[in-house]
Amino acid sequence: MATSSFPSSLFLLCSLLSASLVLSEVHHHDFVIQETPVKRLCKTQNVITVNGMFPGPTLEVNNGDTLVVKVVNRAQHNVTIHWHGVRQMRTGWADGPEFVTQCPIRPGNSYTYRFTIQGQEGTLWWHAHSSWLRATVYGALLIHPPPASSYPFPKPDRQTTLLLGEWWNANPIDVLKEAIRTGAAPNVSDAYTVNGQPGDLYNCSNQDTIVVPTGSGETSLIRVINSAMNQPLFFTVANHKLTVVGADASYLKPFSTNVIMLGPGQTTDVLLTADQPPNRYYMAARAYQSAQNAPFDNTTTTAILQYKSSPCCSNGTAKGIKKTPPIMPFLPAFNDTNSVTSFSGKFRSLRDIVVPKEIDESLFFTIGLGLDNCPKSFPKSRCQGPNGTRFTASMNNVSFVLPSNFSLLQAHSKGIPGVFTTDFPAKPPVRFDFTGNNVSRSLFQPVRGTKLYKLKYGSRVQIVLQDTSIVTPENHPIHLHGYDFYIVAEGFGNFDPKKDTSKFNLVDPPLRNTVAVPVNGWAVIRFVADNPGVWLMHCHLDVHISWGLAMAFLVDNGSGELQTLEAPPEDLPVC
Ligand SMILES: *[C@@H]1O[C@H](CO)[C@@H](O)[C@H](O)[C@H]1NC(C)=O
Ligand SMILES: *[C@@H]1O[C@H](CO)[C@@H](O)[C@H](O)[C@H]1NC(C)=O
Ligand SMILES: *[C@@H]1O[C@H](CO)[C@@H](O)[C@H](O)[C@H]1NC(C)=O
Ligand SMILES: *[C@@H]1O[C@H](CO)[C@@H](O)[C@H](O)[C@H]1NC(C)=O
Ligand SMILES: *[C@@H]1O[C@H](CO)[C@@H](O)[C@H](O)[C@H]1NC(C)=O
Ligand SMILES: *[C@@H]1O[C@H](CO)[C@@H](O)[C@H](O)[C@H]1NC(C)=O
Ligand SMILES: *[C@@H]1O[C@H](CO)[C@@H](O)[C@H](O)[C@H]1NC(C)=O
Ligand SMILES: *[C@@H]1O[C@H](CO)[C@@H](O)[C@H](O)[C@H]1NC(C)=O
Ligand SMILES: *[C@@H]1O[C@H](CO)[C@@H](O)[C@H](O)[C@H]1NC(C)=O
Ligand SMILES: *[C@@H]1O[C@H](CO)[C@@H](O)[C@H](O)[C@H]1NC(C)=O
Ligand SMILES: [Cu+2]
Repeated sequence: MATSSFPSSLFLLCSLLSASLVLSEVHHHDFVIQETPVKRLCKTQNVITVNGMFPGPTLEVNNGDTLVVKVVNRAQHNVTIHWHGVRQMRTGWADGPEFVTQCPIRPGNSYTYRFTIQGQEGTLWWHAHSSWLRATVYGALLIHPPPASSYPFPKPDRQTTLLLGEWWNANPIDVLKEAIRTGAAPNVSDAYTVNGQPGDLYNCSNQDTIVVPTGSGETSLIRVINSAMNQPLFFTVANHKLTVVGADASYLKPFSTNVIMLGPGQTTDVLLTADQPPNRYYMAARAYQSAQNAPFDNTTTTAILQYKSSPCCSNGTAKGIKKTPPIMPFLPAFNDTNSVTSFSGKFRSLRDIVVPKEIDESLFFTIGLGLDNCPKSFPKSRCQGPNGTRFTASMNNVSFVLPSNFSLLQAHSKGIPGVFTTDFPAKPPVRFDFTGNNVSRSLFQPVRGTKLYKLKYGSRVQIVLQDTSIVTPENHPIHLHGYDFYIVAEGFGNFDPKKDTSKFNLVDPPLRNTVAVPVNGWAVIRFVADNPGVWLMHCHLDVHISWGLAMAFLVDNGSGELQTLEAPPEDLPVC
């Protein structure tokens, strides 16, 4: 068969080598953090941006590529950038959360993030991980299959990324500062946005509404990202079915739905086929609000799916032609938890996966809000939470406090004492009816601490994430840094190992980096601790992480050559 005398195994080896040299690329980017005037909702404000863009630049890479991003801080705020969902195998120094894996990049300074994308395909994103800067400092990170590979679905005719965001008619940092001062909940946003634009239904917005073009019969891959600060969102497109094919950069067995829900931090890839009469159709997002009696932004953001041959627009958008309004979709009610449950119940991994069957670390974490009694030294103006309290939040009754003199990872790797302790509890200190409607007021006030939970390299971990009804039950999007995890089960009420273990899906559960834990319910996740470092786990509602709804894992080095944390980069910012 072979016509040359070149040994085929050698030939194969050479082609593999050259393929890997050619196929995986290094992408260099410069991110300049700066103040930029941006006009929204009839008002111009200076906001913090990357390279003057809002949202920031979209990064596109192939699975296997390396990113080198030099972040130069020309703004008057400390900043860091987090690459949300990137596993950062052995490169924890590039993960980004301030005071966890690095100290902030101070004004005038810079830091270069270097990391490789390994085994992840689909949609991730990046955002600031310092104070509330991510309100305007965020962008998409698209990971394509490598050249020799392809999508596990027919190649789409078009691709669009829709970043859902939240906009305040105020500086978001001031909104946070005000909440910290008063102890009350922060002001809700004034608008939601699609790719930075509120859309037609808000004042002064309709000229700039995002238009997504399509030809009749074409299929688009639409990458939806919830980059909002504090709000889970429903998303839908009028009269069109959505076929979900991926989430958090992992492929899913395709399923069809009218509406999707994303907690902040989550991404969902859907296919949409333009199979309706040529026209203009709204793509809309609005709140899924599960907390009780809590104010929320009840507005609706829109973009427009516009058929090329749509009656309004086939002659271009010549002046004088009055456009008929686009068709508005039905959106679920703000409190439609049933829609959320039926949607998340359809998630199944597509690819062959190995879910840990045996467990070395069986953890049970309560997640929820709390109320601190007003400290004696505080004036009333600083205790404007319910009944003269201050809002707080915790996991297993520990309200997480960030260090300020070292990052946790630096303290760990250099053995600096006094920065954190490793006594985060494996289970709640007090057992109570977590989701009952009359939790004793004596349980509302957590303790503050910088407590980590230590994991041996390679240990197989299960965590039951249990919502509590303290103050109010709520759907919390829990995000783990440095890992993807399998969501093996979700349910309502208190997790009951006797009854609920039999419901675990250990065959094809979805693999994600953020789980929307059902309101007044629980989710069970599993992962193998194969990435050494310090990894934050937190609620991705920024208001909750600001109140302490977080903890961190400390994962030991393994003994193998490729099982240890890399050395810190020379330009790593120090405090
Ligand atoms: C929050 O809302 C209140 C009431 O509308 C307003 O007085 C206050 O200025 C707002 N705070 C910020 C930081 O925008
Ligand atoms: C638009 O402006 C009008 C008049 O100022 C105001 O009454 C209305 O609430 C605004 N609508 C939105 C969605 O902001
Ligand atoms: C939200 O706004 C809609 C109108 O868009 C209104 O019908 C509904 O009552 C509002 N809901 C809440 C809880 O404010
Ligand atoms: C949703 O809120 C409405 C009030 O806006 C209420 O009538 C309804 O009972 C609520 N539904 C659920 C499932 O809580
Ligand atoms: C505040 O006090 C009132 C009256 O004592 C009580 O009904 C309510 O439950 C309290 N709220 C909270 C959050 O403790
Ligand atoms: C770092 O800060 C903590 C908390 O303020 C303090 O206890 C510790 O001594 C400090 N460590 C060093 C090395 O300065
Ligand atoms: C709630 O619990 C307290 C004691 O923890 C009890 O005094 C009170 O009657 C209970 N309220 C209801 C509505 O069950
Ligand atoms: C949290 O700890 C504090 C201090 O020990 C205690 O008063 C409170 O009851 C605890 N709450 C829970 C839910 O364990
Ligand atoms: C982990 O291994 C790396 C590389 O050998 C080393 O630099 C680092 O200090 C180790 N970390 C710990 C906590 O032992
Ligand atoms: C910026 O970060 C440094 C630590 O690197 C800290 O000392 C300083 O207080 C921070 N500044 C602000 C405004 O938070
Ligand atoms: Cu939360």
